[in-house]
Amino acid sequence: MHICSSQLTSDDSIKLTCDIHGQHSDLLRLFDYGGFPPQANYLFLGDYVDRGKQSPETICLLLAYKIRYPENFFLLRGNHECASINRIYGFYDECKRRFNVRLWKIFTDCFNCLPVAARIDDKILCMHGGLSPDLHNLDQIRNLRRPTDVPDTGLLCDLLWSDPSKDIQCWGMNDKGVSYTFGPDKVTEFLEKHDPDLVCRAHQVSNLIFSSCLFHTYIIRSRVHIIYTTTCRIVENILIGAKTFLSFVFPIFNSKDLL
Ligand SMILES: [Mn+2]
Repeated sequence: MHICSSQLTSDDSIKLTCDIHGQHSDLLRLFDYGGFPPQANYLFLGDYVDRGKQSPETICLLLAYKIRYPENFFLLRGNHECASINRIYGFYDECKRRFNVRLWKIFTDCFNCLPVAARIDDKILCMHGGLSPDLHNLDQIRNLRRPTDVPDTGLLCDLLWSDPSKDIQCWGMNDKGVSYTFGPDKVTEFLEKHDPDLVCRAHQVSNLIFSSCLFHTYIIRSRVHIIYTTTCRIVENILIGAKTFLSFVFPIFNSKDLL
């Protein structure tokens, strides 16, 4: 795995997951299923805080694993790892109520240092949000200066905020009022130009089974497993579904899917 200082050289598989959103007990269940580090390697695709009831416990456990197993455990930044967002959506209030505002500020400084994208085996490009009209060269991601806040527009903003849409061509407006949506043509263009096989992202719940057979084949070949969690009810369904819960829950595009 490569990009933004994250490197995983092990031949072992890596489990991908995201959007824990302060649900500490679900994080523990996830590890219970997938293996507690360092039994398994993990790449988290962001959104650790807000919405749930135990954001400090969630992010502290994840950071502790990062410190303890730096080559087996990777954390990317989500759009909620940003002061202007988690000031509103729960993390600030929880820190203030249970601890103090200073703690929230310390986490803000920490979040400003998180990497925003990772590449697995040069084949799978991972980020929280999606593509950007400003992304012409993967070196641009490597060259993003950190620590940094998340700007309102531009490459870093898009990597954390953009969403795919099957219904548009090119770039479109995003209902969230931030960043863009991008069509299948933009994904195909990106994959052909930059040579990953897959763009893997988080940030949305998808009920679509999106060419899951193709994806499964790819997963097995690449020794990658996907674990997905998201807010509340979905987590129940997914985790109860146990071994079939993987592989199609977040929108995943590859070039075969999109032709
Ligand atoms: Mn998100």
